[in-house]
Amino acid sequence: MNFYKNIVLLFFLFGLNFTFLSQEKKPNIVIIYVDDLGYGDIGVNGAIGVKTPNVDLLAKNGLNFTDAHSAAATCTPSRYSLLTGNYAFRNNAAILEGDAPLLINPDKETLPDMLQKAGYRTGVVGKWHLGLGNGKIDWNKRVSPGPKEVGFDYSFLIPATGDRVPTVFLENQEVLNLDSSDPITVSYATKIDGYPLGSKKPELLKVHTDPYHQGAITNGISRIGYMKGGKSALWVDEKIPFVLSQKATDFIEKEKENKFFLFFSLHDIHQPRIANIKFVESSTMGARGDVIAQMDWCVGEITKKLKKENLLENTLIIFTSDNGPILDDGYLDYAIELLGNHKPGGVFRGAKYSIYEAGTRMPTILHWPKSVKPGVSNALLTQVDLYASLAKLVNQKIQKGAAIDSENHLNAWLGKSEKGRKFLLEEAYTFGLRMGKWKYIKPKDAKIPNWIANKFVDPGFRKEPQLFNLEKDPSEKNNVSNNFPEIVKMMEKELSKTLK
Ligand code: NG6
Ligand code: CA
Repeated sequence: MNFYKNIVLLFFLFGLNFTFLSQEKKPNIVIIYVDDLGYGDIGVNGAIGVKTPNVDLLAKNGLNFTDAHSAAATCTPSRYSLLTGNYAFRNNAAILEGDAPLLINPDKETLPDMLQKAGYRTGVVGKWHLGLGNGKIDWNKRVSPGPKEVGFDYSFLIPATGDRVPTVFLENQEVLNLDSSDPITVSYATKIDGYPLGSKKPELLKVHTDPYHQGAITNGISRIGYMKGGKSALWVDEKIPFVLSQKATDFIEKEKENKFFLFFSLHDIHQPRIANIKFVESSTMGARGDVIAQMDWCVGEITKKLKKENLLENTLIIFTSDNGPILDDGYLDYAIELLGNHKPGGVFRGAKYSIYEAGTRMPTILHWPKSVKPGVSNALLTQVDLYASLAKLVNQKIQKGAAIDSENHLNAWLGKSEKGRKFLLEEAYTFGLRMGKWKYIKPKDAKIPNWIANKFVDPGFRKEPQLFNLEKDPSEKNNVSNNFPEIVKMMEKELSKTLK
């Protein structure tokens, strides 16, 4: 009798141990998503005008990718693809206004949904810009659907961008510090009587803007859109990095006994680029460089906290950006004049909004000391694939019909292979396709809005096809489409297959 009892006990303990082990193996996952940071804006990738010691340390002890891409050259489409595993064009994902409805379908599994199923606690802290609610938002009530409905247990949000109203934080989908006697109204289409306008009261401004950013002034900065009320809830731009880092480390503190997934989505280095005094003049590039230093500090806060909790070894950190760099995006902060020899996009041509490589080729570092050897990888990778790759990592099946464009490239992400994507899609008001060294750009003949066409950096839209050999010509200077008609034809065909 005793013998059998012991055997049963043994099996029980063995089984328990086994689950413990497999539980223990799963790392925490932290995606640090920087806004508008270019390939060349970090020290390890050649930054000249600013130092990024915390990011560089991640690269030194992790894997630095040279050919990893965001899904698109703007924010909303990239985020949409990262969290859903679907290409943005499938849902016409484009830059959203601050009161736009939620773009992600709550009925379809998302990346955080999938991680929840794998036993993770999930949180998003920072910029959202994926829409909220169903069309008409009452900012004075809980705003839903939102992060909770698409897989995040906890959320602390900048609802859209720093340059769009409402300029308030939402914690778990309720405006933080709102006084009910001073309700918030937000409008984009029609003017409302509320905060003074940049167009009318330039003397109130800390920084001047283009005509598109001359709406409501809050904290001395005019934004896109109109806003009224919510005075006690308004954020102070100069404090955003501290608030977000605190909320992110609070989340880690709260979930440190569990497996967690944190999507830490920084406001920096998006405009308005208003650095805290702690970082003013910490670069030689003025505001844009100073907020890069500020961003680097935020990264340090996360790694410091993980280290303190003994979690750094077994946390998989992915550091990357949502789209390429931009100097002139609405606020006159002298980013062009103060650039010096710094190259925001590295050797790559283009910028945010651009179909050239710098539009989507992102600074990308994976840091997981327990399992990933430090080094450099040239694998061709896209953020769309993080969904399927992380699903593989945590042993989770993807729901049928979800993440249809996401491919598992876990081995490449973990540095075990240099074999990434065969074909890689780039979205930027037109489409680019990568195949090894080749880059094909689909012609675009529709009229391009002036605010993009007149950017300092050429966005690369042409009426004729473009083909570049990136091995010989990484800066996309020589269109060789006439010399290689068969490659053009093949890539055109492959692209239209994807777009169908
Ligand atoms: C554009 C804004 C730009 C910026 C961008 C969003 C104009 C003329 N320009 O529409 O200032 O806010 O949207 O940036 O309105 S992103 O990084 O979130 O995609
Ligand atoms: Ca962005």
